[in-house]
Amino acid sequence: MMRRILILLLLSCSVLSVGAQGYVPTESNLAARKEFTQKRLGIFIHWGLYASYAQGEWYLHLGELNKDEYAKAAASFNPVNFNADEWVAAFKDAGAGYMTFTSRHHDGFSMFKTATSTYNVVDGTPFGRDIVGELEKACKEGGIRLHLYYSVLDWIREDYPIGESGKKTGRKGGQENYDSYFRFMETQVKELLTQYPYTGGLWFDGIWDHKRDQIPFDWRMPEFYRYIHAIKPDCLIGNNHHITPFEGEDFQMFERDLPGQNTAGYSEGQEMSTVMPVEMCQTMNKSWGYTVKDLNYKSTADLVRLLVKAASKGCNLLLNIGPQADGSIPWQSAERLKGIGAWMRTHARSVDGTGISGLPEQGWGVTTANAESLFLHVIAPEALPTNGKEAILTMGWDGPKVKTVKVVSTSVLLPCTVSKDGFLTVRIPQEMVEEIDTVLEVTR
Ligand code: JFZ
Repeated sequence: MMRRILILLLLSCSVLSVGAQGYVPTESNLAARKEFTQKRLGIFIHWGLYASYAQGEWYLHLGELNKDEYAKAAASFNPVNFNADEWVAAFKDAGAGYMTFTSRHHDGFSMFKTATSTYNVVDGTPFGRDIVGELEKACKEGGIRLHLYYSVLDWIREDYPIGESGKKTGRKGGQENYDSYFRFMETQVKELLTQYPYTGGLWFDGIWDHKRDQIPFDWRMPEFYRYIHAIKPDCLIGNNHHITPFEGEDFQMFERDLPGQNTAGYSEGQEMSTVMPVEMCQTMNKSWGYTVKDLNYKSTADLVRLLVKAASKGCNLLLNIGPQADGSIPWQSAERLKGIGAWMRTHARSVDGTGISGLPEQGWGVTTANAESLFLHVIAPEALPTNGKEAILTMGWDGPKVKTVKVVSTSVLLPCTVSKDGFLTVRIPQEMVEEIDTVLEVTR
């Protein structure tokens, strides 16, 4: 009993600390949050000057390169195969509702037109086109939302207070000035929100660069967020800081793990918010930015199952692609987008617009629910007992009477029984068990 009270107390404290205090989201912000959770799949794009080297987005740091040598790649950055409309069409075809694009990563190169420096795609490359601008236009026309990734950590600016990474990029040093850097970031986010007004959210990253500082580093994020919300109140702010959301944030994110799990080691002690939208990001292979040697792709089936598991926890999946230097999407990623799309065409309504069902995770899979239906996702059919002809699904059931059970892909109705001692049993003919996920729709 004492333990239960303690747990309840702890829970209520953490709920209060999530997004409470001074920040009150506007009606339009709350509406944007709601919209954000209606489509469970987003596509993450890591694309910048680093694509030239094909060694991932951390190459400037990991390769121990000098920033001015690295910057020479701008002189030949000419992604002739980049086509924003084609990207957006491919993402929509996969069933995605939004994309999140790296407007500026830790290497300090801006993929948009900025007045702060010529080290940007418009002024500093032979390509000369505004990539964020073209993506914004394509997203708007295509009806998918655009979020922009922005790194608060910078490996090239002299005024950025150097943290754990980017120590060997050849900065002169002695000019660290967070005030000046903070103003620079304000200028850039203002450019993003005013030049590309269709931008629906900002995805910050890099705060962990100072997490081991002796004297805690004050990023002044609540102040930064107030500045952003004053420009655009419905801008959804999220930050990949791996800890409980700060004041002023609008959604919570998890990196490479489902909420509640910590296999990648980024989510220790990070509890899932009960009041904000939640998103997890994951790579298709192992890298974010295009990495020529990384062919460790997850299967389409596993990616769909990840999406389904995320949806069952009320969480979006932001699935990453690292386009190549020429602006094309690696064929392995394009193939997976197509596969996900094929599945989504028949099953989207079992993930989009759904939330947590309240039923526990099962050995055979997970469940999602909307106002009308409960969806049983059989993603591990090998866990079901079989009589040779049928796979037999059983689960505890104290819910209302079951009206029908239907296979979502084919609309075939399956017989089901609810026993007096509270078990629902559905017999799935073996030939109807699908490879990726057999989705059964239960109406009550
Ligand atoms: C960050 C970025 O550094 C990475 O390049 C990518 O954009 C990813 C989505 O987000 O990844 C992290 C996050 C945390 C740490 C390092 C990299 N960390 O805690 O040291």
